[in-house]
Amino acid sequence: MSEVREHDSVCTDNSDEFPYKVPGQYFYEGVLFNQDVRKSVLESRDSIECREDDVFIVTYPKSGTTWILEIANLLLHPEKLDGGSEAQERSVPFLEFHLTGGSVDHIENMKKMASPRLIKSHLAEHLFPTQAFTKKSKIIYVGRNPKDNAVSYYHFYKSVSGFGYYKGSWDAFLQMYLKDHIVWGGWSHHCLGWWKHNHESNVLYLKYEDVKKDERGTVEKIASFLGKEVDQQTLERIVTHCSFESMKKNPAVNREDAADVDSSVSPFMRKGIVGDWKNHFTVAQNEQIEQYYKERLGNTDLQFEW
Ligand code: PPS
Repeated sequence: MSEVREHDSVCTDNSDEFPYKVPGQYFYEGVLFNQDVRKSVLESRDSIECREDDVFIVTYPKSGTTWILEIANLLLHPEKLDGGSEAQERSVPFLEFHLTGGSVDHIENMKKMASPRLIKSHLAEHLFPTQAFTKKSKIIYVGRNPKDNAVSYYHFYKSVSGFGYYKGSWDAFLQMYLKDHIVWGGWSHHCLGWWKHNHESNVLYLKYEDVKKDERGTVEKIASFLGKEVDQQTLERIVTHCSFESMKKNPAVNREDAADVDSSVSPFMRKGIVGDWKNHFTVAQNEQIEQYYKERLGNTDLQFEW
């Protein structure tokens, strides 16, 4: 069992305060999980085998996971630019996830994968497989400002079966978000936990807002981090392939046919911008989240733009 680390106290099981509960949800070391996250993965984090050349894409949900995964996947396998369209969720294992009722065991499947393995995870740093740190696997973390993140997560809660197709109000959701009563744990806990590794050579810490400002520069940065040389033409093709407009149309990543997402409530590729929060927050809600941001990140050198 790993030692308890400093951020563990940030999230607490304050579920009595919140009437919204999905059957099967549980708290594990301060983090709320849906039943489709395997507790056995959390319990065995010290024995999960990681490789030096593994590439993990780690994010707090709704921070740009699918986007950065697609970029990394194409950099590792540029031949996929010409290939068919295998759904990302089938080609990239989602470390801790197991769709309820499904039979996929990512941990078992990962053992058989050829290197370098590309793996997705939403786990908080204190719950992550410890070998990834000792073996210095490559980790790309993506963070997103909490205002747009909360809005995106709210729409996801409403449209996904695992969240019981949340029917509550935006304000009720925001209150849960601000109190860390949210699946995969509190936002600040997550992005600060991973920020501790920002200066390690095997970790690349990205922010959604920076990626949005410079998509080409981001592809170059990830290529360099992965030690991949790409010619200009391939680079252009990856940038075009991974634009929001193109990904929204791409059935391999837009999850329009995913069994657990009701796209008629909210499409997975929803807006893809910085600043949609302005269409959702009241003045009072904005003051609340600014206060939260100040309390949680005010004394740190991690800052986000919105
Ligand atoms: S998940 O379910 O946690 O894996 O979701 P995730 O992929 O992390 O985040 C989904 C949000 O990312 C937006 N997105 C993009 N934005 C810009 N460009 C590209 N290519 C792109 N691909 C995905 C997606 O639209 C979600 O954000 P919102 O704000 O809801 O639109």
